[in-house]
Amino acid sequence: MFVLYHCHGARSFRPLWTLEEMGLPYELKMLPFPPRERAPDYLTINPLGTVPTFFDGEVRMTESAAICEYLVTRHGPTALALQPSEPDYGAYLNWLYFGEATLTFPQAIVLRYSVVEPPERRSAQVAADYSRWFLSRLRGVDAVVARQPTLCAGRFTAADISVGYALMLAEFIGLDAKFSPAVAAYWQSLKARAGFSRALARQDAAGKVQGVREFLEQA
Ligand SMILES: N[C@@H](CCC(=O)N[C@@H](CS)C(=O)NCC(=O)O)C(=O)O
Repeated sequence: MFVLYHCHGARSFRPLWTLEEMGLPYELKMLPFPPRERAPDYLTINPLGTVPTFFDGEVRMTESAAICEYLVTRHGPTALALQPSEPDYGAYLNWLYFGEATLTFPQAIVLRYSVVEPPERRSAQVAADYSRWFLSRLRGVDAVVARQPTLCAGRFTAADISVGYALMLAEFIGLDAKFSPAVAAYWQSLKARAGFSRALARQDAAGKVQGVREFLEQA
C-alpha cells in the first residue's frame, strides 16, 4: 500500500489527486502545517520537514511532480501519462515541471511573507513582487488554454494536475481574482473533475479522523 504524508491544500495534493484519478489504494497521513514546527517527529521521516513524503514499499520520494510522474508511469497504464512516442511528450514533461518550479515557487514566497511568517517578518512588498512574478508566468498557461481544454495531448494528464495545483494555491492566496478568462475557465474545468472532488473529500475526512485542522484554522 502507498503511504502519503500530506498537509491540507499543500503540494502533496498533487500526488493525492493523482492517486484518486487513478483509483489506487493508499494510506493518507495528515500533518499540521508547517510540520517542522507542529509535528517535529516528522523530521525523522523527512529531514526537510516538507510535504509530500511518499512511500511505495522501499521507494521514498519527496517531490510532488516527480511522485505524479512515478505513479502514472510505474503504476499505470493510465491516460494521465504520456508515452515518449507521443508527439506531445516534451510538452507534457515541460508542463509537469513548470507547475512546480515556475508556478508554485513564487506563490510559496507570497504565502510565506503574507501569512506564514510572524507579523514582524511579513513583507507586503515581497508578496506583491512575487504575486506579479507568478501572474506573468501564468501567461504561458493562458496562451495554451485559450485554444484548447487541456495542456497537451488532447486529454487530461498529470501535467494538468501539476499546473492545476498551482491554480488551487493561487485561489487559496487570492490571486485567482487576476486569472484571465481562459485560465479561470480551465481552473473551473479541473475543479469539476470527480477525481479532484474525491481528493478534497479524502483530505477532509482524514483530517477529521486524525484530528488535524486546516492551516488557517490552526492558529
Ligand atoms: N518542490 C517540493 C516542495 C515541497 C514543499 O516545500 N512543500 C511545502 C508545502 S506546499 C512544505 O512542506 N512547507 C513546509 C516548510 O517549508 O517547512 C515539492 O514539489 O514537493
